[in-house]
Amino acid sequence: MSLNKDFLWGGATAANQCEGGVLEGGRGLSNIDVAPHGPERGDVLGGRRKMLSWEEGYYYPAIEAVDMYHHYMEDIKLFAEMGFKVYRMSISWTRIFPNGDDEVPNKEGLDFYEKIFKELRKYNIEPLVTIAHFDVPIHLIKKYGAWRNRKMIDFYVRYAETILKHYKGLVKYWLTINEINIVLHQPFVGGGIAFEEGENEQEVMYQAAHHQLVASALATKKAHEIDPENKVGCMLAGGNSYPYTCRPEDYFEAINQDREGYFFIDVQARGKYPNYALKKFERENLNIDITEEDKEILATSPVDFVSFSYYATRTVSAHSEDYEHTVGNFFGSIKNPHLLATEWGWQIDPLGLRSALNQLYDRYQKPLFIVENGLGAVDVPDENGYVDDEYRIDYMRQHIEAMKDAVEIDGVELLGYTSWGCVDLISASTGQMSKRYGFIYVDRDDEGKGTFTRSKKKSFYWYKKVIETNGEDLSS
Ligand code: BGP
Repeated sequence: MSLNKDFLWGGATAANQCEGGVLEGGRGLSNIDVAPHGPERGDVLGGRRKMLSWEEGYYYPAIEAVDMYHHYMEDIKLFAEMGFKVYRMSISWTRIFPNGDDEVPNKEGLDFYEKIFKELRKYNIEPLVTIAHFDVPIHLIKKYGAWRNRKMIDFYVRYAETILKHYKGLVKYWLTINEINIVLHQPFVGGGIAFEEGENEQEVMYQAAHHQLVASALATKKAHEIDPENKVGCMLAGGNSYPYTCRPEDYFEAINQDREGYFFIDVQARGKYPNYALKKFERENLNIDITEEDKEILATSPVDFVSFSYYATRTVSAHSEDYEHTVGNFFGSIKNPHLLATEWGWQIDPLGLRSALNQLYDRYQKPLFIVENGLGAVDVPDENGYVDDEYRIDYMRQHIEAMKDAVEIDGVELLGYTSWGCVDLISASTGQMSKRYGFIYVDRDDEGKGTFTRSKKKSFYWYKKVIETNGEDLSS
């Protein structure tokens, strides 16, 4: 058995990390636009340092990013040359509604994405659109306190309905909110939340999460009403937790840690709050406003498929302080002695991808979609801009093999695979340009210098062959 012939191979990006053109085309400012490069970024992303506008003395990489705003034709052509069947991208909320609470959408913004979708269709590339990828209009943060406020549901739904209607027939695959579980770990990134003095932070984060879950369900409902052809997915920052030892309490800790992510997908895929979450609210005295109407919406609008990002697994223990720690995709982890790590300390675990696919499929019995995976690495181009990134090929080969095993041996239903940052872009966690994921090199550095010239890396030619052979030939 091999992958389906209509398996969706492609790549993924997000507006806030690649588009730039932040003040062009009538666009308003969003949360990540004001996240600086440098040591304070972590605190801003975590909601501990309130920075809601550009401040003197900081460099904000999102302002120009990799300037896809002016390079999209060229980039799409390169994606087509690799044979992409699908391209995952996000729409910038503030290109459509610059303030977020505007009555009328910004025509220039709507036109911009229409051109992109038409260009993709020209090459038979299916767009997979994330409605909100780390994207909250600044005005909504300042005026309403972002997702902690119930009003956000209406603003989000108005935005979602506008694009669902406008791009009807051009876009069929939608993701409601990127890595929805990140709101619990990096609340400014995931929900535009900057904490106020004395707030119950857990309560604020779970309330924001609840509003997002309701908004996501309403968008799913609208998507199905507007076009029954639409397929809507939820999106989890994935990767399971290993217990550091076989001590029962370590295993139980792993279950609990995984539930912090599953909690969201349990609601989005099964339509109701799991008991362990309701018990947690009760036990920890978290007063979450969940109405009967909310419950009804959640129950009646589950997603069609479950998508997730996968970079690494985590290792946890009930005695976590006894061990050495490392970082990962927004989560920390105990260092796993059996795994190698990237230059940024993210632990490399291809089999963990097969495990994640199996866990998610066993739990939800819905088609899955890997919408992010890849290696963030420093690339050194030669004088022609060519990068010999055999290390990236190696990483991807192992992950694609694990993915194929999940499908071919375990019978997981998988719609597609889009590798992260198919064209180099700004790192979400660090704001660096030097943490690259792409098949396409972009001449731009961490200080904002460079020409934006695109060039093909070795992995470009490799991935082209992978797609051509539907994943049969992974050799380099
Ligand atoms: C995910 C995000 C992406 C992306 C990726 C890689 O969390 O959905 O936006 O950035 O991780 O992370 P980083 O850019 O921090 O290396």
